[in-house]
Parts: sequence; structure tokens; C-alpha cells
Amino acid sequence: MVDRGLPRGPGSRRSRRWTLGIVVALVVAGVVVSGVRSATSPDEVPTLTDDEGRALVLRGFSTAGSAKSSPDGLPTLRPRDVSRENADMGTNFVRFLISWRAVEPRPGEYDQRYLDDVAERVDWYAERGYHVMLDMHQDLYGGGIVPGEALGNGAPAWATYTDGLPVGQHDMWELYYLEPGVVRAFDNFWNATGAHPELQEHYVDAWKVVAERFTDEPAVIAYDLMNEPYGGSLQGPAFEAGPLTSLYQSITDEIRTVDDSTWLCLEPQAMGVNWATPTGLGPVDDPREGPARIAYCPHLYPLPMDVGGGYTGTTKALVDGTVRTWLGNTMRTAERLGDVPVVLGEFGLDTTKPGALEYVDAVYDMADEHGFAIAYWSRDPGTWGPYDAKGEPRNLVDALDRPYPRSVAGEIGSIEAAEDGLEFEVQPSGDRVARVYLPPDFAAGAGRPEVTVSGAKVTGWHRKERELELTVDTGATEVEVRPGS
Ligand code: 9MR
Repeated sequence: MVDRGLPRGPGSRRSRRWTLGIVVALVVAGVVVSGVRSATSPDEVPTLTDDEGRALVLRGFSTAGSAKSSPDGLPTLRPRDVSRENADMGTNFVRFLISWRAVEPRPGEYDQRYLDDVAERVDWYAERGYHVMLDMHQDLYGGGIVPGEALGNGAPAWATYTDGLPVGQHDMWELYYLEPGVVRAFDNFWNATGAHPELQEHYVDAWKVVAERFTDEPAVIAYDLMNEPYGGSLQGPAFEAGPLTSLYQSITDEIRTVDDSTWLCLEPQAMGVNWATPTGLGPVDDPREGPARIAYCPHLYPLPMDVGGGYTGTTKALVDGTVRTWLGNTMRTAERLGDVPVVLGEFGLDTTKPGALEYVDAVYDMADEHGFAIAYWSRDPGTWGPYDAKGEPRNLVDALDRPYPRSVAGEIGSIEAAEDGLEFEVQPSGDRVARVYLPPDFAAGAGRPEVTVSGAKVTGWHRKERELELTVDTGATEVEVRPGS
């Protein structure tokens, strides 16, 4: 990933060589893995469901980076920003960043005012029909890894033990993960040092407090238990199948004592898995009555692109290979974790790069085809986001403004969205209602849109939301919506 404002330092040349080595190793590993393992994947994963059991297709953003280091832990966000995003791209989902440091500013003391402020923002989304996933975010453990510098975020300073080990400087933020002080902070969190068994207990309890606060809020559909977990000196399957799975199990058990309905989203280790290596995450048992509400929530950042390439030529071929491998691994993991839904909790890139929008389209097509929810990284102003620093819309807005079925009473399978039509597979049940978002250039006109529908009857049009209400025909297995009558 390119520099976005972190200090430059003497480590940078070494860092680039290290990165290049990893690129080569992973590309080779990726090709090998994709060559031998992709054939057995199932085609689709189940989707998340709401309290009425409707299948949900979730499209939105991670929001917002500004919460990472603001003193109150809140993002720079106003209700009109939510309205605007909704009007411009028809999003119905947000992965909303929260932090342990804001929930538990002092050991055992929970900031109910912060949670009220988060709840107020959840309401802004709820009023506009969104589903919210609360994401306990961290990068580089926490703001305490280099006191006084806005480097890491997430953990409170009181829970940060670098044991006096150094944290050098890099031009790419991810490379701080290799610094001894950062590794030690994680080793203390995971209690690999044996010195801090209390830290994970605090993290688990903090989640319980959050769940207690949001259990009765229907708009909060999921909790993302930890952003981009990192094992410190324990890496790969040993970390994921060991302390990470075990922490997820403890959080799940604790959350279920106060909240038996919200989905729990499990992220794999970021390093490697974001680039398509397989995850060693183990299954987590959901003690709720009824079917488990566990989802698998990986991120996708193909390395050739992540180190600054666009989506053309050789880089495109490497990225496509990475995405194929990532997909195969994701589908197998979802199956192994108990046929769970998949939330693509982050993917994104600098959309000024050549071919960037083609990549965005390819990832959305993949998510449509296989049933993944998406939270694009991120809504932050700048070259990755939908709006620039002045708030003007960027090229990403048009790229993300795609038709999609937002919810279906019953089950939903593959979706195919193109300029000349939207198709999706269904197994309707209950009232058989499907709600479909249609962008303005798909269905023009101020009144009821001119569309031709098969497999369902049009039973309503919500003009402001651009949402077409359909009642799926009894026995239909496919619905098509085409522009024009
Ligand atoms: O894009 C973010 C960058 O500006 C920050 O410097 C960095 C560290 O906080 O985080 C980046 O966002 C990352 C997110 O927090 C976790 N997944 C990868 C994102 C893109 O690098």
C-alpha cells in the first residue's frame, strides 16, 4: 500500500526488499494453492438474515478512519453524510468502527456516554433502513505503541505493554507490525509472555458491555469481533487455530449471555489471508438456541496491487490469480466453519490507479455471484473513497451504484447485475416479498420505473429509496428485472 502520511525512516529500503520477498513467495504459494484446491468449492454461501428470517444482501462501506484517533473515538460523520451515500449509491450496510480504548478507557470502567454516541449514529443509519455491523477496530494494536504519535489504534494505552522494546519507523504503515515493541504488545495481549492473562478477559468483558447496549437495536445485525487479528510472535495456523479461535469462543459465550440474536463475525489473521493464503481459523460453537449466527469475515487486498500497482497487464493477471485463490479458500473456510455466511469486511484501493474500477466491478461481481456481503474500505475522503477531500463525488460513486436485491423472504442465490438487467436466484417463502434497489440510470423516470419483470409481480415502488417491491411468483426460482417496458 502506498504511503498515506506516516513518517519515513531508515527502515524503508529494507522494508521494500522484505515486501518484495513476500510478494514473490505468496504469488508462488497462491498459484500452487489455486492449482490444487479450487475444484471442491460450493457455489454460494448463505446470506445473513434479519430477525424476520429474510435473506439480506448487504452493500456498504467501512466507516470511518477518522474514528481511529479522534479523542472521543467517534468518526467525523453527520446524518446528511449517510443520506447522501444512500442517495448516491443505494448502500444499505455499514461496518461502523468502534474501539476498545473508547469502550473501556480505564480498566473495568466502561464509557456509557461513548456507547450512547455510537447508538445515536446507529440510529442515523437505522432511520434510513441500514443494517449496521459494529467493528472493534485495531491497527498495530493501539495508540500506545508509540505514545504521542497517531500510529496504531484500538487498544487502550493501559492495556499496551511493549516492555520497553523499540518501535522503528517505516513508510508503509503495515510494516510497523514487524517492530519488536508492536510484536510484544500483541504477545502480552495473547498472553504468550504469561505476564498478562487479564488483557483478553478485559477484551471479552468489553464486548459483553457493547452487546448489552445493542442487543435490542434491530439495526445492529452483526459484531465484527476483532479487526485484522495479528498474533505477534505466533503466526499462521498456530495462532489462528490456537489463541484466536479460543478468544472468539470466549467472546461468543460471553456475548450470548446477553444477546442471542446478533450475528458474530469472525476475521482470520490479516497477514497472508488478506493476500489469499488459507486460514487456520477453527469453528466457533454458537450456544444460542436455533441455528448458529456466526459469519466468516475476511478482507481482500491482493498484494501486487497493495504495494502500489494498478489493475493492468501482469499485475492484473497476478491480482486475478490472487482473487481466484482467495475465493476458493474463502468458500472452503465458510463451509468448514459450518456453512456460514461470508462478509467481505474490507476491500478497496486507490481508484486513481489504472484499471481500478474494473477491479472494483470484478470484486462486486464475485460477491454477487457467491452471496457475500460487502463493506468497501472505506468511506473516508480521498483517492480510495467515494468523495474527495472537498466532498465532491469521485469515480467510485458510479462504479458502486449497482442494482441489487436488498432482501428476500426466503433464500437468495446467485445475483447477476448488468446494464441490461438484474437476475437473481430465489427460494421464496412467507410473504415472498423481495426488495430491489435500482440506480437512476437503470430505471429512469420520476414515477414508477419502466422495467420488465419476470418471476415476480411489482407490488410497490419507494421512490426516495429507489426500492422496487416485488412479490415473487409461487414456485419461481429466478427473478429478472430489465430496464424498459
Ligand atoms: O487506509 C488506512 C490508512 O490511512 C491508515 O494509515 C492505516 C493505519 O491506521 O489504516 C488504513 O486502513 C486499513 C484498515 O484500518 C485495516 N485494513 C486495511 C486498511 C487499508 O490499509
